[in-house]
Amino acid sequence: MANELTKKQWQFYQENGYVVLGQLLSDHELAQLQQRIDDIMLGKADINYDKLLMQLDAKTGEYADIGAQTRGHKGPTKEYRKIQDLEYDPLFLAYMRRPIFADICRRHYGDTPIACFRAMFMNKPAHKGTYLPWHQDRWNFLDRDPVVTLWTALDPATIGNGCVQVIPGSHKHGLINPDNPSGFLTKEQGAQYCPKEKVAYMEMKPGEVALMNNWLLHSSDINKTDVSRRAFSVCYMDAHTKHTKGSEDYTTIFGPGALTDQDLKRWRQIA
Ligand SMILES: O=C(O)CCC(=O)C(=O)O
Repeated sequence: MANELTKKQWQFYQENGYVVLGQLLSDHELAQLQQRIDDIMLGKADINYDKLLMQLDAKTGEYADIGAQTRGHKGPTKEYRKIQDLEYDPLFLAYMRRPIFADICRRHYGDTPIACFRAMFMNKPAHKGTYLPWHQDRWNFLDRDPVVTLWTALDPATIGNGCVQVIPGSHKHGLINPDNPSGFLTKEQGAQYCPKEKVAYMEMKPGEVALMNNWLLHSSDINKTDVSRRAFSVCYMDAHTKHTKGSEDYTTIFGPGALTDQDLKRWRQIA
């Protein structure tokens, strides 16, 4: 398995703000991650649920109606929209530490420790899911903008089941709506920057991975099919990044101070 990007992938990414890297998970590894996330949703995983941010999906498909983003399990159901803090699960953490992801971080941030802003499961159950409006991935409470997101398909991602849609090259615009705390566009900006003819659909096979620049405009639709659309998305950042308005700690993934097996055990409250 490749441990670094090819020249061609890097060039495509620089031009377009995203690149599909191909299959990085074997069938077995994929099945393990699929099983683990299902177990987490169903309350069967050996994990400290009080530490996980778990958000139920909207019943209406509308972004405005999605559930609270709070910690803790909210009942056994596969209808979670989002689950964060998965770096504390050993299987997801091991995957996040692949050498190719370290190479990608080095290319963007240089030789510095790398933390994860979020390690997030994003889900669109069959015939469900919520429309995610056009946005750039940025958060105005950070003292610098993270730039690297790696998005892994855990199911087939198709136009029908709500694959990620992108506007190629839009990362070059810089921040489009700096007034929005998390990068969402106004309706007018959406119409201006994201007309239908500019949209590219990131259709992907299960186990395929896409590198996305955080400033790339992206969105995703509801799931209109019988096939669920599970995905794992990790935003990597320079570990020196600070929360300017609160006290949130971010987990170091690569370099000095990185999470250890002992930390994981402690966190899972296993003596
Ligand atoms: O999975 C999706 O539908 C969108 C995810 C997203 O916005 C992200 O990973 O930054």
